Amino acid sequence: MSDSSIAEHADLGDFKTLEQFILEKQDQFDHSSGSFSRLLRDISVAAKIVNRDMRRAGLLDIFGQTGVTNVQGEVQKKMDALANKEFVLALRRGGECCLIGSEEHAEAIPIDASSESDGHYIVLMDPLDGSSNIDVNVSVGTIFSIYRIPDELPPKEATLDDALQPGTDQVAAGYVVYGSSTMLVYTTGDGVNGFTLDPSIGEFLLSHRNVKTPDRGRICSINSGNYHAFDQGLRNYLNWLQEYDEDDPNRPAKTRYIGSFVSDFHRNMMMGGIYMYPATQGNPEGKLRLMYEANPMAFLIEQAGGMATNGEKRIMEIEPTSLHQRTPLFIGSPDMVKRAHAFLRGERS
Ligand code: FDP
Repeated sequence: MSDSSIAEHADLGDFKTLEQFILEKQDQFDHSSGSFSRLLRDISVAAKIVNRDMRRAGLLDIFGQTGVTNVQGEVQKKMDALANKEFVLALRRGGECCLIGSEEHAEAIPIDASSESDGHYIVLMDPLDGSSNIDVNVSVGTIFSIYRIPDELPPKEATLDDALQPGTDQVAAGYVVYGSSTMLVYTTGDGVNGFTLDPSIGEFLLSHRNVKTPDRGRICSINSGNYHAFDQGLRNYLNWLQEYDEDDPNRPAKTRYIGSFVSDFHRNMMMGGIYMYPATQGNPEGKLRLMYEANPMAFLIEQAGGMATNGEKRIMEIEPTSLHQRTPLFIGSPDMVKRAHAFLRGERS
């Protein structure tokens, strides 16, 4: 073995695999059955399969639309359908989950009653977020949120009502971003850790330990094409962000809007910034979905030291009423979200 390849192997040895990391965490709990660890493994396996297909998307017949319109009234892309299929399959096969809620299904998906599964977990997910970007090689992602049903409830009796818990009850949340590299980032409520997929060995390796978001940043992510549909308070905030201030290195802010929530969120969490999708005329309730977009990202950003609100209230304290409910969203560095609130309330102009 040459010196350089020895060095490469030595570097790899420094990284912990996702599976090792999960098992170490599991060992910290005396009575852990390993069910949650297996659930995370199932999610990571589905992510690898979706990643594999995504990397060859232009070569396979998986660009374009399926011809189906999903429950959101949005045209389903072939990659949406494929990602949904892989995640549902992996969760069914794994047997740790008793109910799945997906952006691609109008109703919650119960796990096959004939299966041996006695899993107590509910997984809510957006299998492929940012679909409008899929066909043009822009980063997209998968978002997931995990709840637990009460121990006394037989898993086969779990219904959608059991899934409609506020975000504060999440036991874990995370996302996979299929970007210039593929990363899986998750939290169980004790910090945020990120794992980068090493395609040569097919493993997610711990690359971003205990992620913290800066208190302030320079990035503002919003679809400013909707500017004229925004409240005056929000317009004032955007105008303020664009002002030059020699005492403030974060102004004028940089506008960065990919239009793939996962990708915008990931960059902002790492670099510091704010992502906003307010209510507009076209989307009077906001656009993003509470249960499988806003709540999981709110859990992550809070664990990273940031904030997530609907402009008034903490996202994770909203009482959900339906699986596909939408919410306005202001999420990111804490000082930026607080300042946005001050403008929204009219305390700043
Ligand atoms: P998409 O419609 O492509 O699925 O919630 C979905 C989402 O993308 C987010 O990923 C993205 O940030 C937002 O909608 C983009 O919406 P606009 O096109 O209205 O800006």
